[in-house]
Amino acid sequence: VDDWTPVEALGVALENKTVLIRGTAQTIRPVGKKMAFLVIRDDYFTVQCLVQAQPDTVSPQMVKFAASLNRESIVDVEGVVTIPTAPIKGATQQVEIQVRKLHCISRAMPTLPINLDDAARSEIEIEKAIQAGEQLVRVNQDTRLNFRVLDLRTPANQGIFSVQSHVSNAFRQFLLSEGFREIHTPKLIAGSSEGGASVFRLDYKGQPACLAQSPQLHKQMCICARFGRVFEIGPVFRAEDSYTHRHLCEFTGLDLEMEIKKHYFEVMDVVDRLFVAMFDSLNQHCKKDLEAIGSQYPFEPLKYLRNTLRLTYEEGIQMLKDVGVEIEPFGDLNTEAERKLGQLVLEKYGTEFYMLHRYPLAVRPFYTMPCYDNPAYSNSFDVFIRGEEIISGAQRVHVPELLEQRAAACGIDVKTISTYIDAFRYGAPLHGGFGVGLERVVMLFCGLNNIRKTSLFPRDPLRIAP
Ligand code: ATP
Ligand code: AMO
Repeated sequence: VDDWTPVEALGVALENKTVLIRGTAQTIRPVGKKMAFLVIRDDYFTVQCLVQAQPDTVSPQMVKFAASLNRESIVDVEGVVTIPTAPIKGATQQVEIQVRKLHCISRAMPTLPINLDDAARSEIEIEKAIQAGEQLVRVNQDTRLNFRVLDLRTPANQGIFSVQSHVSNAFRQFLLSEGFREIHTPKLIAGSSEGGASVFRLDYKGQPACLAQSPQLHKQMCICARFGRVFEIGPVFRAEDSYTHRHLCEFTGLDLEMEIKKHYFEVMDVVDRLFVAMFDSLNQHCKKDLEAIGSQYPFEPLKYLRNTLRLTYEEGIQMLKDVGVEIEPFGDLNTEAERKLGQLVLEKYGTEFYMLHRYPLAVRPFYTMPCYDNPAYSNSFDVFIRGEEIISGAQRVHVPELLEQRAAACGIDVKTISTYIDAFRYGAPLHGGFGVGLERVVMLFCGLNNIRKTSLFPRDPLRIAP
């Protein structure tokens, strides 16, 4: 046999055929000196392999060799597919392989820093196992992240990063199909793009510089360059100084910027169509991945409407007021109020995905367009999944004098962004856009409780390795 069969393809149709598979030795169980069972994993699929001493085909040395393999070693197994008389526990495929040849491609160390069986169990399974008196080690988050390469091998983690790939791909494909151009803006910039304290400052060959807190300034400058509609998928740096379940110091931003004819609702329309299409596509094409995630971290599928609900900020705070939660009318919603509102919206409208718009100007960044009818409010919006923010967006100020005035009012040194402001002096279109955090979308779509689960190698205030 000189071609490999994926474990997923092993079924009764291959009975008595000789196959070659490559996979990870997930468990190794010797039975006496003449027999050993291996469970081989390949992607989400596992198959049981029997190495049994036979006069002409399998030597006792081969059984000994199989028994001596370490978990997580990578092996090639050649053997005959058989149908076992009793169902096989602990493997996804209901056939067994009678091993004829076994070759170790790469040997793992004898004791791994994480026991992958334990790392892949759900909280419910762990509780049951503990009650049954089983000795197991709860693998805590820091240990998982310290040994992330191993942790990422669990089915739930494989699922999370397939879903993540699907989200960014859905974002890109949808926008390309709507005439957006993909851009790549600089991440080393002279001034802060969002203001505030969360800026990584650095020395750029003797000049002060920052890591971009967003592609905000340059994506708008592309609109001034008459690119019409642009998007970017790229790293975003925020020097967050507190440790929360939803803030990272580096995350992946999905950003877009577009010309509008007259209203910021044109941008919200894109959010609506884009995200409904993305959620539909995830539910349709990522079933196996979502199942793998749910089996370790159980969650209910996201409830969303065909036409995404839009509420004004005023309507939102009125809903909170009606249940006794007082919000300062021109302040921002804190995390707790956002969660509460998410719950109220779900009860009233049956959706866990909605948009809140017309925020008070005072709580939005300097580049946000004030409302024409009442400048205490702004042409801006946030979008929520399960009561937590995934998107901020707005119409932007395209009038350079107003932009300067707003930047100064927000405490930004106008000199550091002068090339950005100048971009609006050469004829600037009406425009708007939004930014999404990729890790937050995946976390909240899958009902996960911590953004570190959806970041490949998370960067938070306490962690810069691995
Ligand atoms: P963004 O900063 O992108 O808008 P966000 O989720 O941080 O996203 P904010 O509007 O900044 O949204 O903050 C909303 C609430 O989240 C704040 O009122 C605060 O309660 C909480 N929060 C924001 N940033 C932090 C942080 N770094 N540490 C702890 N809590 C935070
Ligand atoms: P904002 O600062 O709200 O807006 O960021 C946009 C989205 O990025 C995500 N996000 C984060 N994710 C992980 N860790 C963080 N520390 C973090 N901070 C933000 C959230 C948030 O909704 N320039 C504007 C966007 C725009 O108006 O186009 C901006 O950056 O999902």
